[in-house]
Amino acid sequence: MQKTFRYGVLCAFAATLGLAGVVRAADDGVIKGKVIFKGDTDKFKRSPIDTSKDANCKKPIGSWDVILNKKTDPITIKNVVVSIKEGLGDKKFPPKTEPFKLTQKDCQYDPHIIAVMEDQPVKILNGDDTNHNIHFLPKKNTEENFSQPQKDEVTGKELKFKLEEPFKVKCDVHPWMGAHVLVFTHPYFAVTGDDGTFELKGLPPGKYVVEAWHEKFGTMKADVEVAAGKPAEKDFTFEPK
Ligand SMILES: [Cu+2]
Repeated sequence: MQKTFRYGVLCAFAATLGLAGVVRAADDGVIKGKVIFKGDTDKFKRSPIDTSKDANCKKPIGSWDVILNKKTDPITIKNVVVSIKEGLGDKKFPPKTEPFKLTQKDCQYDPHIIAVMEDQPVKILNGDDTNHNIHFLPKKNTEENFSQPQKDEVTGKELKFKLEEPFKVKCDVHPWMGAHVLVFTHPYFAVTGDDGTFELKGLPPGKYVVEAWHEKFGTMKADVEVAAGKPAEKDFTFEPK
């Protein structure tokens, strides 16, 4: 008798929550896909970089602006930043607290794309036995420009960027060095890896505008609807001339 009564109370409570809309689908929506290249790959070959200006930059390196994965059909593109552009409303998200590590290694930036949330620490390290002068060139955020003359792969220097924008980074000692920072107000962004794929996880079900950004090929947008429990698939195709 007692058990039946408790069960009844529980059911009534659950029903009330459901009717009031308190119980809602978990934010487990996913958008995944790949970024495809269509065109003449010979026009976008990586070129070797002359680092002879600094005898400490010994490792042969190549250009980063276009990196294609030709092993798959279709051909895909690395270092494309895919993010939610519209559809999150006024929702605020706490910044990621895990520092993003940016290392100057072999006289290049590792990684080449620094995609972070606003106020997320960016930890800048020097993995080389040479002087680097890192120079951030934002339009909205504060410009930063400092030297790291000694190898330091542990302490480094931490910065935070406050405002959403893409901007360049360069080294004032080694003119070939370049990278890009993209700052987001939310955690729904991803950078395509060697295989050209991306995945945005933990999204509430809904309708979104998704943007793909590439430093040379520009931006593309697409409407994507996310349903609970079923990944939405969306590929982007760049056709540069
Ligand atoms: Cu440098």
